[in-house]
Parts: sequence; C-alpha cells; structure tokens
Amino acid sequence: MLFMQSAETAASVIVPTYREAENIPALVERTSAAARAAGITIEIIIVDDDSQDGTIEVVERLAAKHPVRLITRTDERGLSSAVLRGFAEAKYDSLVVMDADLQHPPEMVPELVAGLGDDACDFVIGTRYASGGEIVEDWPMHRRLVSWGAKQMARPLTPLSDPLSGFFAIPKSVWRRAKRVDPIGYKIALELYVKGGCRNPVEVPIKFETRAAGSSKLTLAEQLRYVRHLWRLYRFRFPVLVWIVIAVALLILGGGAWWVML
Ligand SMILES: Nc1nc2c(ncn2[C@@H]2O[C@H](COP(=O)(O)OP(=O)(O)OP(=O)(O)O)[C@@H](O)[C@H]2O)c(=O)[nH]1
Ligand SMILES: [Mg+2]
Repeated sequence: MLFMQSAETAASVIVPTYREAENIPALVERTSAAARAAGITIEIIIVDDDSQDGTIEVVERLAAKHPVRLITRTDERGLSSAVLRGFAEAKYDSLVVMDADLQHPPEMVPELVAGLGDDACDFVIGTRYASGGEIVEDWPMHRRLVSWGAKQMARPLTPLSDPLSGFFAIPKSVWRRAKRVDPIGYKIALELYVKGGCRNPVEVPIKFETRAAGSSKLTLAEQLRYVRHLWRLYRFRFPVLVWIVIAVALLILGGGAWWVML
C-alpha cells in the first residue's frame, strides 16, 4: 500500500535569499530542530539569486545533516518570483514561506503547518499584530509607521491583521488556483491571498525579531513598488468600482476646470 504523508505532517519550507549566507546555518538548524520536535517531516528549499557570498558552500555543508536544498537562479531576480519558483519545486502539499534573516521565528513553523490541518483553512499567516503577537522593541519607529500605513492601504483587500507578513503557509491548491499571479514587489502573501480567493484564514501570533546578520534588501524602490502592486490588486478585486472612482474623479476635475474657466 502506498503511504501518503498527510498534509499537516509534511511541509515544504521555502526561503527566498539574497546574500544571507551568514543567516542560513541558524535558520536551517532551528527549523529542522523545530520540525523534529513537532514530528513533522520537512524539506527546506532555499531559492537564492546567485548571491556569490558563500551560500552554495554553506547549503552543501548543511545538506549532509539536514533536509535542505538550494536552487540558484541566474536568469531572474526578486523575492516573490523566488517564492513561486520554490513552490514549483516543492514536493509536499503544505507550503510554508519565511525570510532567511531570522525575523520570523523558525520555531513557529510547526504551528503554521498545524493551521493547515483544518480542512476549511486556506491561508495561515504569522502575524505581529494579533493578540499575542509582538515586534521586538528596537524595530525603528519609521519602519513601524510605514508598516502601519501600508497595512491600512491593504484593508479593503483582506481581513488579515498582518497582510504584509512574509511568514505564511498555504496548501498547494491555493497557489494552483490563484489567477494571474504577478510577482511584483515583496508582498507575495497578499498577492496569493487575493488572487487565490482565500476566505478562511488562520492567524498565528509571532514575535517579529530584528534581522540576525547581513543587511536589509528592502529599498525605497521596493516600497514604491508596493503602491503599484496594490493598484493592480484593487483592479483585480474591485474592477468595476475602480473605474467608477476614476470616472468620478475625472468628472470632478473636469467640473472644477470648467468652473474656473467661467
Ligand atoms: N531570492 C531572492 N530573495 C530576496 C530578494 N530580495 C530579498 N530577498 C529575501 O527576502 C527576504 C526578506 O528580505 P529582507 O531584506 O529581510 O526584507 P524585509 O524583512 O522586508 O526588511 P527588513 O525588516 O529590513 O529586514 C530575505 O530572506 C531576503 O534575503 C531577491 O531579490 N531575491
Ligand atoms: Mg528582513
């Protein structure tokens, strides 16, 4: 008889990386230990964009002891498309995504996977903002403000308390059914939630840490790309409403110009 590992006892953990060689050993060791303690089988897929910082050697060494493998991309760049590439390579039906810099606690991976154990659930998010979640004290005030503003802008698209979190889990079916996935910017979780038509999320409170080593890849250009991403998502979710708003705005502007000229 063919033994099938049930969705909630096996998971593929996808980690997009760019110049994270220093963080990868602790990430893999902690994730692997957490899965072992919870009795979950995992594979860790590092999707790296040709960092040339020793990532290849680090993963090779870790692979002797841990279920980790590396995909090095040379033809494409970007966090979101890296995550999608990881999905395409994943062998289990439960997909977990997390950052490499240890801002997302690897010890919470089993809880995210457990959230998918409820058949109704189609999206599990690791959240900083629900009760029980927290952000490490020294996270800078300007980052808190930007995060709060960005969260408000996504409000009409999702009920998630932390829709911009990069720590989430989905069943493979959500990725497969998501329509016109367009991996622009960093917010692949929001993209999949909206375009996958998710309706039954589970929130897992997490403590959001400071980056362990290396430097942030989040640039101003990346933050501006978020606004473009939101515009696309609004058009996807509310196609008629968006055009009505544009028409009303043009009418008001046109009316104002007419009034000034008279
Ligand atoms: N493959 C790939 N991974 C990326 C790319 N840009 C960022 N990443 C990874 O995506 C994750 C999130 O990037 P961070 O730089 O930590 O961004 P952030 O967490 O939003 O910002 P900080 O709070 O400043 O760390 C990390 O694991 C990065 O290495 C990219 O272009 N390609
Ligand atoms: Mg980070």
